Amino acid sequence: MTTAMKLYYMPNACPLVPQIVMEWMGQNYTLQEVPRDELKSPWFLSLNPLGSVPVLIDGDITLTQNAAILEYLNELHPEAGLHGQDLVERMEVRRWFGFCNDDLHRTISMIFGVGAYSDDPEIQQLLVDKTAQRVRFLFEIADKQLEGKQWLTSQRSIADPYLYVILRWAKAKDIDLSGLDNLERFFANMNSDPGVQAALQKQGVA
Ligand SMILES: N[C@@H](CCC(=O)N[C@@H](CS)C(=O)NCC(=O)O)C(=O)O
Repeated sequence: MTTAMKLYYMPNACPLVPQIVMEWMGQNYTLQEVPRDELKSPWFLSLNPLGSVPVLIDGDITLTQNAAILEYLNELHPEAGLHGQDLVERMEVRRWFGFCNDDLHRTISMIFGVGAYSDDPEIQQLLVDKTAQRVRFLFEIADKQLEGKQWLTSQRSIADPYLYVILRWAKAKDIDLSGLDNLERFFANMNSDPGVQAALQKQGVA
């Protein structure tokens, strides 16, 4: 008997992306919450020297980085078609996944971790304001991409839960989303998706 995969996570953080993907794929998994104050403890650093989630364990295999975890899941479940079907679609999925995993995630992280850049509250506020403007600029690009479409690419893909998770953070941080109607429609559709709901409920954040 094979044991279920184990996903190490913090509630509402980016492991929600591979978790939603596993729900969509029908992949069995268990969840293991990592308390924030244990991220840099020896036991967790032995799994991921960066001390960050997600970490996915599958038997003897320990995977970190969303991009690697999602590619691994795709190799196991190509029938789910979440990486795009042909060459052009696969490149489009990579493009929008990169947009979310790199540009958007890296930028919005500044707002959550501004204390790492300055102890001065005025400088922190300046950094947060500038970053919020940049996040808004990136969301405008995503909003345009979603014009007349349900998903970022021609079909549901690994990029969609990433955009959704970052939108959750943006809403929690009161980023200005006014007038970005395509993004709001996308967010509402994702919120009512059964796989998304299952993932949120298992994390206790529905
Ligand atoms: N590039 C990494 C980013 C991982 C990441 O930023 N994880 C955050 C949660 S969304 C985290 O664990 N932050 C805690 C920390 O780095 O101390 C990936 O895609 O997996």
